[in-house]
Amino acid sequence: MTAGNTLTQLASMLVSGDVEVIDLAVPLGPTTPLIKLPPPFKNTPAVKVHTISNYDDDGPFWSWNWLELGEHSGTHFDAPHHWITGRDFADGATDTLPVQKLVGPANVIDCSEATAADPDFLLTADGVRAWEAEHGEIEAGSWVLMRTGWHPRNRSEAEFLNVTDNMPHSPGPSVDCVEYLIGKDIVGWGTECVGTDAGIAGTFDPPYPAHNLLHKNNRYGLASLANLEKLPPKGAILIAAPLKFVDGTGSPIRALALVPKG
Ligand code: 23J
Ligand code: MN
Repeated sequence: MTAGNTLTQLASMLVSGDVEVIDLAVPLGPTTPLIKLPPPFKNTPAVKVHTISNYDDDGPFWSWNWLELGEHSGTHFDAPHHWITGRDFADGATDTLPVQKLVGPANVIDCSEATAADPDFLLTADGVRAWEAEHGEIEAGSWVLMRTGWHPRNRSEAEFLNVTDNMPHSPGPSVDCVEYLIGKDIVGWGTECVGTDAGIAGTFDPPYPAHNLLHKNNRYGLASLANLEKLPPKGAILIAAPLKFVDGTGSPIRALALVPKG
């Protein structure tokens, strides 16, 4: 089987629908929930859509807008330059990273039962090992996605951020989970929540371990993913390409997955 034959087969399966394309993005607009860091830190302003023309005197036959949009808004990509630990990688910004890594196998770890019972649930290295015992090893060059059932909350900022007692409560990885996955040589880690880290991860050592350790090792993050329940534990191909912002630290993406039908 040559790569050419495989791609020819894939092409006809995309046309026939035997390979389905799943939309892993949430809607991106003025009401999209964004992370709210505590003072004294600055935050991303809400997405704003400015009309240039709308089939009117400013452009009679055409409609177009310009956007006021944070890099880390909605379903988005975290590049290594987002974190101080990854700032020196020559290929760590959105315009310099190697695109070969942006399309790859996805491991989807279902934590939705645990997160329904505990919004602060942390996936641990032991949890990943137990998943591997059932579904197979996490291979080098793959992506790992944490399925939590969190994405329907994205329609409501209050539900999505889930702040009580001044602290956001949303699931994420433990420190040892991130260390374990980097040891497996994954390309990146994605979640359904507002960031790649748990809501309370600012209190961890190191703070925000998914950000700190992934980017320190030139790995990527994906946040606010949707529809992970439509993916098999193994067998999907993830496509996660940030815009080629010059010196960008991240970018909204239309994350997609290729999955076998049925
Ligand atoms: C800055 C500081 C902390 C976090 C974040 C950004 C994100 O979640 C992000 O979008 O990368 S946790
Ligand atoms: Mn981000």
